[in-house]
Parts: sequence; structure tokens; C-alpha cells
Amino acid sequence: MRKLLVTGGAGFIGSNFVHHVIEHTDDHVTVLDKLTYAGNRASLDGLPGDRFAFVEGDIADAILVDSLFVEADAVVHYAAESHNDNSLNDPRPFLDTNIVGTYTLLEAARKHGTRLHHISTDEVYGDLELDDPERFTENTPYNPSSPYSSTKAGSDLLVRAWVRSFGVQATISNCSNNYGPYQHVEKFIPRQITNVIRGIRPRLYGKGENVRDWIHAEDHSSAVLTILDKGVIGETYLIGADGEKNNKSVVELILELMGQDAEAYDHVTDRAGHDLRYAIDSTKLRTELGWEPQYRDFDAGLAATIDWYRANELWWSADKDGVEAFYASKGQ
Ligand code: NAD
Ligand code: TDX
Repeated sequence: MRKLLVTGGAGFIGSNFVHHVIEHTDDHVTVLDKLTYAGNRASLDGLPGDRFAFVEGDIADAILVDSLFVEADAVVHYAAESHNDNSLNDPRPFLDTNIVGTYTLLEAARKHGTRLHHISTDEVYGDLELDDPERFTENTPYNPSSPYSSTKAGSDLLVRAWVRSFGVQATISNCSNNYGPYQHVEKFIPRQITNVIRGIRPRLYGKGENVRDWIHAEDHSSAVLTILDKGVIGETYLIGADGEKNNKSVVELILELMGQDAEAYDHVTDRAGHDLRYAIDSTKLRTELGWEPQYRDFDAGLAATIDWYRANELWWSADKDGVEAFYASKGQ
């Protein structure tokens, strides 16, 4: 039985990955998570005790990290401060976790010779024009815009340096925007769904022309497992499912699927430095490692996600008022 250490496993994508691993492999999973405002222990409820363990702690705690690396066969690193809007308000935690935290894991991987997979984002590449025929590839130069994406870019570069300088056994993946269950209500899709459930009008930043390349969290999980099993050490793989949509069309679809007038939303203050468009070319992952996305019907995936938020109001309701108060203070 392979022993996996998953950092940030109580967050959105990490918890989806843990459920995926328990369902599709024989691996044992230990989650290391600080349970920040974004971590929710309930996202890991119901997992079998003989396959799963939870450790509350900080990835920047070198002594704790060292003790967990002793036991692990491989580490999948999801833990991060992940929200662009928060990074515009208070960048410091992004430096502490995304940079110093990743450095701490790399030093432990170096000491113990542990296989490490680093989870990153397409935002490290900056943004594209709406009519640009090119999409991001593994060769696109880094050009991050926000404090969040610059710290993720920095963490990727640390991984590359530790591979080259110290022979650390690491791979990197950069994925596009995820949707699915267990996503915090601060993020775009859950915010609008839970707004409609609460009788609040959805909030679209600026004109809503910005494009995101949506992928279901399940497809992200299957891609990460593929890279963990078959990826070449030192390589970067882009993960995407050809899901480009502008924000306006996503808000309208949420409203329609929830039985509301598709125009019943408000335009609010735009995000500072708002990236215009992300688009992923995942040819390398598909041709070299044989991965394919399974969730190709965005409307069906979004409808299932809406059902999940309707059925799990207890999971998100405690966070909702605070998130809306924060946005309201910024005119969003
Ligand atoms: P999230 O904010 O939902 O979860 C982050 C988790 O990390 C939380 O459980 C939190 O408690 C934990 N954490 C934060 N700081 C920590 C620390 N110092 N020590 C230990 N645990 C800590 O984030 P997410 O959306 O699930 O993103 C997970 C990873 O995927 C991040 O690295 C992010 O950059 C990357 N990513 C996200 C997306 C997306 O669409 N959400 C897309 C591509 C890549
Ligand atoms: O209320 C909103 N209204 C709105 O129009 C919110 C919260 C967002 N938006 C817009 C901003 C973006 O164009 O929706 C789009 C998506 O916003 P977020 O959910 O904040 O995601 P984004 O900034 O694109 O970043 C996400 O994908 C890449 C994740 O949060 C990152 O962690 C990941 O790296």
C-alpha cells in the first residue's frame, strides 16, 4: 500500500483528490492541513479510518513536515493561499504559505529523497487577449499578474531549482479553473449559486467578458494521479479540458439552471489588475501520458454542482455572511 501525504487536503481541490484516491486506488492518504478559513475538516468526513489520517499543521513547520516525510512514499502538494481577491487585500499569508511553505516541503523532499508533485495554476502565465489564437503551453513564459499568481510562479521556480540543483524527484502541474463540490463560497461559481439560494443577486466583476477555462475537479484529480504514476521527473504538465467560457455566460447559465431570469444579476466593481483570459493547451499530458478528461458537459457538471450546494447548506452557510461582508466593503 503506497503512503501518500497530501498537503491542503481539507481545501477544495485537495479534498476532491483525497476522495478520488480512496475510491480509485489502494493508497493510504495522510492529509496535512492548517485548517485556515479555507480548510474544512467536514470535506473529509466519512473516509475509512484504515486508509486515511488527518494532521492539523502548517507546511512551513519544518519539524512537523520532516516527521511526516519519514513516513511518506510520495507527497502531493495542494496547500496554498488560493484567492486572488484576498491577495490584493493582504499579500503576506501568500508569501508565507506559497513560497516559504513550498520551500519547507522541498527541503524535506531533498533530505528524504521523497517523490513530490507540486500543484500549480495556469495564472503563472499571465493572461491572453480574447482573440488570441494561442493557448498556454508548457513553453509559455511566466508573466503573473497578482500577488497570488506571483507567489505560485515563485513556488514553481523553487521546485524547478530544487530538481536541477539538488536532484529532487519532483513534477509540476498547472491547471485551469476548477469547479465542483467543496469549493469555498468566496470563489466565483459557489458565490453566485449560494447568492441565488439566499435570494441575493449574483455579482459580476466589470463587464463580465473575462474568460476562464473550466475543468471539473474530478478531471483535475485523475490528471494528477496520472502524473504521479507516469510523469517524468523535472517535467511540467498543463491540465485543461477545453472549457473556455466568459463570466457573463456562466452567471446566466447558473440563473437559468436555478429557475431564475438570466438577466437577474448586478455588475459590480472590477477586480484590480483582472486577468482577461486563460486558455490551456493540454496536448502534452494527453499525448505523452494518455490522460483524457471525462467531464466534458459543463452544463451537466454545473447542474450537479448546484444540486450539491443545495443539499449541503450546512457545509457552507457559516462562511457566507462574512464573505459577503468582505466583498460589500470593496463594492463587490
Ligand atoms: P483552497 O483555498 O480551497 O484550499 C487550500 C487548503 O490549503 C485549505 O484547506 C487550507 O487550510 C490549506 N492551507 C493553507 N495554508 C496552509 C499552510 N500554511 N499549511 C497547511 N495547509 C494550509 O484552495 P484550492 O482552490 O483547493 O487550491 C488548491 C491548490 O490548487 C492551490 O495550490 C492552488 O494554487 C491550485 N489551483 C487551484 C485552482 C482552482 O481553480 N481553485 C486551479 C489551479 C490550481
Ligand atoms: O463574485 C465574483 N464575480 C466575478 O465576476 C467573483 C468572486 C469572481 N468573479 C470573476 C473573477 C474571475 O474572472 O470570476 C472569475 C473567477 O474568479 P475566481 O473564482 O476568484 O477565480 P480566479 O481568480 O480565476 O482564480 C481561480 O482559478 C485559478 C482560483 O481561485 C485560483 O486558485 C486558481 O489558481
